[in-house]
Amino acid sequence: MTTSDGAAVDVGGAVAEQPHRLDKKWTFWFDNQSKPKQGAAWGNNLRNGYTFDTVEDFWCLYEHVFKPSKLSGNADFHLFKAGIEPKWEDPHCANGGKWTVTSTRKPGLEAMWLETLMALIGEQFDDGEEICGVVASVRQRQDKLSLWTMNAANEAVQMSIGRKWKEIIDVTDKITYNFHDDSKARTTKGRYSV
Ligand code: MGP
Repeated sequence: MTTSDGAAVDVGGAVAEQPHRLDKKWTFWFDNQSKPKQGAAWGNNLRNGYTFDTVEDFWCLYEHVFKPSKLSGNADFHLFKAGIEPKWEDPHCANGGKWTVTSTRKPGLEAMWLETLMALIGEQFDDGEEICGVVASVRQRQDKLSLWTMNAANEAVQMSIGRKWKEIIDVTDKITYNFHDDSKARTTKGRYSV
């Protein structure tokens, strides 16, 4: 038996351990960008991996699959709220944008990815409802991590999320925010920085 918060309760000498439920469901995705077929549309290799809503399933998926150090070549891992696809075309992302941090060191990306995952599933952001998810991009030249948010035009919310994210991943260098609409138009200018 368990208490309402999922703690174990001694039932006649046997301890029944219940999974620790998260506030919401999350989905891990994978995109192999190493061998894009000629003329293939973007997202052709994007795969919806696994949806989970317990701490135990999170650790199992993270340990066995979703570690950037397991990736070779160009590839992306994503953790998005269940029901939101990691694409500009998803209605939750369509008016959004992303904060991006780069890393030239593989261990740097791995640590920032894990800190971000734990902050998301642990609901550490005050404006968590404004976040779509996070993308880890492993690239030969420079790895990067992007935090996707919903309403790019809301500067106050983006600044609050950007500041909190820097604290979480322990980054002091400036990071910038891009609107997806600018990325679509192949403009790389950052709209906000923190
Ligand atoms: P990117 O992956 O956001 O840029 O988009 P990056 O990471 O600087 O480039 P990379 O070479 O290091 O991967 C790269 C290109 O992928 C864009 O210019 C688009 O052509 C395409 N693309 C990326 N995203 C996230 C999307 C998307 O959500 N929808 C569509 N249709 N195309 C996308």
